[in-house]
Amino acid sequence: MNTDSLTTPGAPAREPSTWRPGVGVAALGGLVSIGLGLALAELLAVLGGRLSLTGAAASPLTSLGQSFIGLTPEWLKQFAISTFGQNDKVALTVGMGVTVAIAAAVIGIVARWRLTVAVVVAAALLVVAGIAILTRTGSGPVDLLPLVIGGVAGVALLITLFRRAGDPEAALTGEVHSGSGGRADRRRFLQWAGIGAAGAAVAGVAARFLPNSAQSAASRGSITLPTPTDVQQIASDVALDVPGLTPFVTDNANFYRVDTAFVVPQLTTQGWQLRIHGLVDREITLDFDALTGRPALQRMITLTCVSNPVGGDLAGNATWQGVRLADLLAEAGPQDGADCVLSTSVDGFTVTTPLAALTDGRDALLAYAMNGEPLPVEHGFPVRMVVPGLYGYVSATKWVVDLEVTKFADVSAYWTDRGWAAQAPIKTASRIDVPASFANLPVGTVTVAGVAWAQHRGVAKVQVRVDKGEWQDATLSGDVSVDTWRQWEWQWPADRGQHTIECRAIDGNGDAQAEQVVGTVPDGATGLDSRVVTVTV
Ligand SMILES: Nc1nc2c(c(=O)[nH]1)N[C@H]1C(S)=C(S)[C@@H](COP(=O)(O)O)O[C@H]1N2
Ligand SMILES: [Mo]
Repeated sequence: MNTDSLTTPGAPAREPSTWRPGVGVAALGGLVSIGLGLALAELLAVLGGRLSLTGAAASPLTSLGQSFIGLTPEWLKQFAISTFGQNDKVALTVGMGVTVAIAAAVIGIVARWRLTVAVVVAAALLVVAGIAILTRTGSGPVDLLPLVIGGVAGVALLITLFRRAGDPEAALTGEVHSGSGGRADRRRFLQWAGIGAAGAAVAGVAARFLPNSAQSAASRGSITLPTPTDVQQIASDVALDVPGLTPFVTDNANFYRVDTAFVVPQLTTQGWQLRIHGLVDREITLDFDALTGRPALQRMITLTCVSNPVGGDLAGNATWQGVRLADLLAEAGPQDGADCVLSTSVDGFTVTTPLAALTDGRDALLAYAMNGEPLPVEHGFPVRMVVPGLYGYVSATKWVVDLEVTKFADVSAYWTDRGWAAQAPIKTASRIDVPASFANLPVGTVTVAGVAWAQHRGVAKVQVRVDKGEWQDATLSGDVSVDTWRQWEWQWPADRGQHTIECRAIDGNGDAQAEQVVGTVPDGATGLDSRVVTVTV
């Protein structure tokens, strides 16, 4: 192959014996160098984690992703949750990968021109990643080690690739020497790029497939759940049988997930402890055995995210098993003036919940089981809060390790710091699951069905109307409790034409769901869900 085929067309004339990579090849050199450094750092972070030397923050990509979530403006975060839902973390990972790849390619192209400048840019990126690591909750200087070692390897490869032959000094100034010959340069570039790419691939694959979540998974697998002492009776008629209707109980695997954790916190039952303190007469510290040794409730409770748009699916219904928070708080003895409980997750995420909602007799739980299994890791293993009637961001702290009894006047929490309301009871809502939007239906009887929720007030009625006509009562599934959603169905005698179907729920107080169209910020969306369908012969 002609050596010139790897250079930029129209590159300035130079000593014939000196090889200089073209722009594309230089970009590739940057990718390989940065890729090697990152893959090595990720692998070392996994190994460090397994040896309990380093924490979750030691992974540069994890820490960068987590910092990115922290710095993301509110509108973009909401956009990500509503657009990607469950996949918002995947979207972030892809976005981050593309950004890092572009930066690496630019470093390569710069190195082709001035190696010193490229090394400085790479060092600046390392500093950014270092700051991301050090600013994470619970990280320490030792968590920088994987980044430093990976960084040194990456920069060393960059210098090896782009250094001019026979003259390390000239390499750094970028001077083109006629020195010992271009063939050697080119061969060295290709050799080291190959070695670097292979190393990056091996380290990357090892980092990806060495399970670093082994701890939580093993701990979760070894739990024997205690028998609940207070089990809610569920009648047999709670679920309707309509194809396409949301299942009455949401499987753990299908339960919506919303959190700020770029990687799921890894706790074990042995390592878990909860401290209840603040404005209390007696501080309480509780470990997992003490928690599961207490009388336990089993309750079906529907959770909802405040980011759920009208007709959205950020709601799920599960059977939770756990300990009544009111009993624990009563033992701690809240003092006069306390009106709030600030709960903190092991990853630093915080929630403020009205003390009243935890002590007014509703089934507010410290839950450790979901649908008969230990909490899934991504749903808060080993212990989370579940409070009927309040949106998740003011009640449902996952991986909870700290409860501080306090005053709303003195504290704020993750989402309330970002413009969301401190008081956020779940608004009454109903959703149409079938028929689908823009469905083509035959004339005759059409089943319209969906779910409705009004946690802690209960769903008394669901009504449907077609083309803004009279509201018609739908049939409801059996009632479990005021904290549980209900399925509904309505048989519609459909005639030809295009029609708009709307639904609304009426809560246990007799109040109809708000029809006014309101967005999710600051305390939940309202408006009617609707479907436009076409009925033909
Ligand atoms: N530690 C932690 N707990 C959290 C969150 C979080 O980001 N971190 N998000 C809250 C929000 S906004 C919601 S809606 C619920 C969602 O619970 P799920 O993911 O189990 O459905 O968790 C709540 N608990
Ligand atoms: Mo949420």
